[in-house]
Amino acid sequence: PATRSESVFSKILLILNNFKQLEMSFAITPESNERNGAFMKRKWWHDKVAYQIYPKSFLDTNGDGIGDLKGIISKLDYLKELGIDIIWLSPVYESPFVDQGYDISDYYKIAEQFGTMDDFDTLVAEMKKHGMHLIMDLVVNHCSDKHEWFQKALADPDGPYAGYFYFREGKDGKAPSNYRSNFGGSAWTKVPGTNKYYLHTFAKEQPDLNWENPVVRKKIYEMINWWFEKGISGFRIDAIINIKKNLDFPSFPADGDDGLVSCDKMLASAHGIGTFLEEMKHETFDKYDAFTVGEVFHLKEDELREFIGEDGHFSTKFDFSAHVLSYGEHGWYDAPALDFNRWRTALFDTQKADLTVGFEANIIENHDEPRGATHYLPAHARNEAGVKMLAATYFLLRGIPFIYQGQEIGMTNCVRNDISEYDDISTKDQYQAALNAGCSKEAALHACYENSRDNARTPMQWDDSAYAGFSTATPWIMVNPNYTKINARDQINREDSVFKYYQKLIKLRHESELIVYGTYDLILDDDKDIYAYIRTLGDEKLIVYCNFSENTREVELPKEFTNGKVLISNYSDAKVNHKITLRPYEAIVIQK
Ligand code: ISL
Ligand code: CA
Repeated sequence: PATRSESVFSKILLILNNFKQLEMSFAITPESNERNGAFMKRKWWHDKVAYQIYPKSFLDTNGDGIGDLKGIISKLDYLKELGIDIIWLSPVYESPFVDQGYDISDYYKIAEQFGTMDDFDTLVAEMKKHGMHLIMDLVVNHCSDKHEWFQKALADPDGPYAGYFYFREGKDGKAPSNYRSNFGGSAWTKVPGTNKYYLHTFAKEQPDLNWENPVVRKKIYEMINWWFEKGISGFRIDAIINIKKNLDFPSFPADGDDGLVSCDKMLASAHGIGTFLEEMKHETFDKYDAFTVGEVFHLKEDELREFIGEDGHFSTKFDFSAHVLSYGEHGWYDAPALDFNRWRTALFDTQKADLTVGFEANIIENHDEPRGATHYLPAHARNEAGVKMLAATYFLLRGIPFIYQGQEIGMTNCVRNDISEYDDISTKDQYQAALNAGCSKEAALHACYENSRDNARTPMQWDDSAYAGFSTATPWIMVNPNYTKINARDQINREDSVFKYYQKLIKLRHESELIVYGTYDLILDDDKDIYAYIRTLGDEKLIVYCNFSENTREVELPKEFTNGKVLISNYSDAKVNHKITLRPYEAIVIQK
């Protein structure tokens, strides 16, 4: 019996040990436990690099001036060559395009401008062949006013479909409360022939869906799973914080001359969004081991773990801490200029907060933002070396890097001479807000040059032929005239191009656990123009220096790096010594 119990005991030990080993094989190096979240299980997307495509502006293949799915399919080799693993596709669903597809009229159809469902299935299949993952844009805070649900709600404002939206009685002949929508004007629009209003936190053509209604939630989950069954790997989730309202819809003191208050004020007073997000995850994402990235603004600090922790609502969320620094108090016209120190601190604070929680998705640009090459670089650094330096500042941070189409070739903001040259609904509103505040036409246009979402939406610059090789016909939105100098063909063919630099950064990340999992420490944090940080994983270390000044600067290299090797540099002749001489806008990465 002794031997028997011994063997049972040793079996138990063996099982326990196996279990521990299993756990260890998922864990990040044990020695750096408490600092890098060693408890985090490895996920398939941790070491991936993502690329956002804005379909309307990517590549037109049938000569109607509008980008399409066939265009995307034809450029998969280009993206593969860059090193992309995941593609986030901005909305391709049927839409009246009031907000460029972020107003969906049928979640189960492909917009005819973009092609057919067959084209979509081909895209999924071709991406699989390329070893790439597709994530779609999930826009479920609102739909289009042309969606069948809303049309039925309008036809019968007391019927069941009105319950898919927020229909509320007006007060004293006015809207139920004083909210301003994200695109200006009241967030309440009157339902014709009634005293009722419906809520829209964006344009009036984008009625907010009522997430309190279980039937709505069920239909949304069904739709999500339907797309998963087509073979996609996840979603980028639009404006998701907006789904939870304060159902009292109280008015707040006005924050502008229009007597209105940002609807964000109401959203901030709402509680309990986690219940919806957990249910959605359980009913959909969890079943498909999906990669999900939330468009999450204004998170309360203690909510980070709930959102992106190991069992969080999402795999990750975008780090917008740098972007919100450029929000004006009343709009684009009073937006503060970028402050290097505040920017660096914002990125550092994110890195610090994430370290024991999870990964954030790091971005410079997206379809709502100005081009990074214009926005984040001081005037003297707006050149290829500077653009590469900007890439080094964010790409080697801890987190999942996203590249926005054209960023990899250094596309810039686009000068326009009249508001009629802009298309974007938000730009038109911001332009008007600037004029209303007393700005001159020039000043209002300049605010649009600096901030407009259309800066990111100009056609992708493929080559120096007519319309930048984007289309054979006049594109739906003007091409940035600098395409003759900045274009993909030139970039691919030149060894020292921005494209090749991004390609190297991606390769480095693919080959380095240190870059993916290492901890992050900001150094020289009181230097007024050097952005420098160290990444550490066990004994491995790398250091990144970026000199934002127009002067040469000397820095003492920490001892452990003096025999190190230059991993990547934006000057051809960078050397390692006990001191590093950083030339204007030089970026150098050294591995211990
Ligand atoms: O409210 C904001 C910040 O406080 C806004 O930045 C808002 O979250 C953001 O504009 C949401 O953007 C997304 O949803 C919009 C769409 O126009 C954008 O293109 C999309 O990225 C409505 O669907
Ligand atoms: Ca087309």
